[in-house]
Amino acid sequence: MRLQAVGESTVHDGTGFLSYVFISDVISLLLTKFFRTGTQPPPRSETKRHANQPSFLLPFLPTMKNFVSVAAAAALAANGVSAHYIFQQLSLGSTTYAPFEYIRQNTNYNSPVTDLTSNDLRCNVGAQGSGTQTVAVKAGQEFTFTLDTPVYHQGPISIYLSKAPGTAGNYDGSGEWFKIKDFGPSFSGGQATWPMTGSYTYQIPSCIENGEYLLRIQSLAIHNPWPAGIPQFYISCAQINVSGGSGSYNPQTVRIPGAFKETDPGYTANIYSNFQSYTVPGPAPLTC
Ligand SMILES: [Cu+2]
Repeated sequence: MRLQAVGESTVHDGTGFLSYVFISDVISLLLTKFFRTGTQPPPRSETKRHANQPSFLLPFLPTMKNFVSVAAAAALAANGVSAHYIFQQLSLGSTTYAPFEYIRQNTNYNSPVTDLTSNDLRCNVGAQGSGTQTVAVKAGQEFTFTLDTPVYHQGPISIYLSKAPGTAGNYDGSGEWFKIKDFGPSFSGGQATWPMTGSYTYQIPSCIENGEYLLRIQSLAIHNPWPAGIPQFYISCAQINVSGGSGSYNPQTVRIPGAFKETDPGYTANIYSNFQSYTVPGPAPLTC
């Protein structure tokens, strides 16, 4: 039996009880902020999570670090602040728009999607086109996704596009998707460095055809390595209306769900064990 059911269902049970995933993520965040640089083994509590330990044992792990972290987690929970992060804001050039003005608002706070067969992998849980505006962009224009909290789970960031058959607002993302950008790790001296930051910038490809698209960004968090752990997808979709494209593109396309598998080397990678190279999941990014 996989731990997914245990960890993730407690995240979404709405009781406010501190869950495994929640605690391990908060501890991970705190350790990252106060104790860590670069790639290191996961904090003990994250390892524990995958050793079939019942969650009620976590608060009793006998170190001061854990005591402080759990206290901090409890304080965050009491304030209704969720762990994790969400891409909530779009910018075009130097203009930054309001959170969820052009990005579909999800209903799972900033929690991840972990089910590889779910339609929620397209644009996140509860993210609807109705109520979301669509913004005009020029092919070649620079855009930025900004998060509520900078990405703090190691793993790649990828950006995808899918052309709507009609309007972006009416599109469910069931068509073909192509990738335009990967932000992967760099390796140096046996250490991997991930591009973990608060915003990600790229350009609308100049060779796509004009029309309305879903512009999707994904952080694939692999800090709890498969198969003991479960990788997490943090996803948001913006709605854009592209003009000025040449239409000469010939992308490699995938469907979502379906694009990501339990056998993908970038999904099964263990960043804590002999981690020398990495292949980001999904198709090759479009080149114009
Ligand atoms: Cu998290």
